Amino acid sequence: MDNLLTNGRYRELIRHYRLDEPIYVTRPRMPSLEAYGDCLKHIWDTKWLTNNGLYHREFEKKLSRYLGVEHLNLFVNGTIALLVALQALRINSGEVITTPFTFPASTHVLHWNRVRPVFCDIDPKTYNIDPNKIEKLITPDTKAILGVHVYGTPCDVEAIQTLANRHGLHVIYDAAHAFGVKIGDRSILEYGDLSAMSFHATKLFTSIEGGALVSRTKVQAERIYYLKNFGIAGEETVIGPGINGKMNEFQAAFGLLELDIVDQEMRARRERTLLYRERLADVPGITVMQDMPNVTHNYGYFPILVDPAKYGCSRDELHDVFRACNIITRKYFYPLCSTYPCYSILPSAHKQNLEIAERISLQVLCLPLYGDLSRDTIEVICHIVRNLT
Ligand code: T4K
Repeated sequence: MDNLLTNGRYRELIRHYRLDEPIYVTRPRMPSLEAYGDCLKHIWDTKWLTNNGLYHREFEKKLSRYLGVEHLNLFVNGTIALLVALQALRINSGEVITTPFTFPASTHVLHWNRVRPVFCDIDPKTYNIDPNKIEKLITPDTKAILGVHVYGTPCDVEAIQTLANRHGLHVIYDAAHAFGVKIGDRSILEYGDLSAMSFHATKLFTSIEGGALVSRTKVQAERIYYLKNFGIAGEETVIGPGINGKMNEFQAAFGLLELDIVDQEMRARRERTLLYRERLADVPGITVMQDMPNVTHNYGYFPILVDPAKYGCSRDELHDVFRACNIITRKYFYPLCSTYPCYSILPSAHKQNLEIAERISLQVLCLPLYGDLSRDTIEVICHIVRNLT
C-alpha cells in the first residue's frame, strides 16, 4: 500500500480529491431539535425516565403499525434483543447454524447463551447464509438456524423454513439491517420464529441505541416482555430469570420522531443508490448489488465488491486511498466472525468450509450512504473508483 499511496499518480488523485471534512460511511437523519426538546420537556416535567413510560408505549404501538407486525417488544439495543430471542426459545445449549459474514453481535449472543455456533457458507449473490449448505451441518445437537439479512437483503426465508420444518428446528433472524424490508406485501420480520432489529445510530432508522424483537404469537411476546424486565410479573412476583433489556424514554421519544422522517430517508438513500449504480455500472472488477424481484429494499448500505485481479488493486488499497481522501468507507464485514480467536478453533470455522464468505469479506467495501450525502460527493467517490486503476 505504501507504493500505492506514494505513487505520483495516486498522490495527485488524493491531493485533488482530499476533502476538508470527513465523509462517514453513514450519518443519522436527525429529527427536529425543537420537537425533541418538547419531548425532553415532557420527560423533565413528569420525571418519568424509563420503565414503559408514555413515549415507550406510543413508540411500540406506532412502530408495530408502521412495520406491519402484530407482536413487537422494544429493547435497549439489538444485541440484547437477540440474546433474549434465544432465551425466549429456550435455546441455551447445543448448536445453532449461522453465518460468519455479520457483525460480532450475531455470533456472540450464541456464545453468551452457551450455544456453539456452527458456521455455514454464504450465497455469493445475497451474501446471506446459503440454505443449500445448511442441511449437511445439522446434527442431533442442532437447535436452530440463525440467519442475518445482511445489508437488508432478505435471506432465502422459504428455503430456510422448509429445512427447519423438516428437521424440527427454530429459525431466528437477525434483522438489524432490515427495517422496512418486505417480500411482496409481507414484512421480512414475519418470517421465522423471531426477528431481532437494531435502531443504533448507524442504522437507517434510529432511536440513538435501541432494538426490537418481533414474535409470531401473543404468548411469545408476553414471555419476551418478562424476559426483558427481570422476569417481574408483579410487585412481589418474579416468574423467571429475566434480564434488563428495557428501552428508556429518551430513546423512545427519539424513535417516535424518527418514524415521521424515515420514509424521506429511505427515498433519499434510494436516489443515491441509483446514482452510485449508474456511475459504477461498467467498472471492470467492481460489483454492485441490485434490487431483488418482489422485494421492497430499504437502501441501508451500499456495498461493492472489489475483485483485485480484474480491478487492478485490492479492496484494502481502495479503502486506504479513500481514507487518504478523508472518505471513511468501511469493511462491513471483515474479518469474518469465524476468524475471531474465540471461534476460530471450531471445526466449522475452517476456511475451506467458508470459501465464499472468505472471498466476499476480502472484497467488500461499504461506500458512504445516507440521505444528506451530496450528489457531488457521490460523483467524487465514483470518480476515485473509476480512475484509481
Ligand atoms: N446484528 C447486526 C447484523 C448488526 O449490524 C448489529 C449492529 C447488531 C446485530 C447489533 O445491534 P446493536 O446492539 O448495535 O443495536 C456500528 C454499530 O455500532 C452497530 O450497531 C452496527 N451493527 C454496525 C454495523 O455498525 P461501528 O463500530 O462500525 O460504528 P462506528 O462508531 O464506527 O460508526 C460508524 C459511522 O457512523 C461513524 O464513522 C460515523 C457514523 N456515526 C456513528 C455514531 C455512533 C454517526 O454519525 N453518529 C453516531 O452517533 O459499528
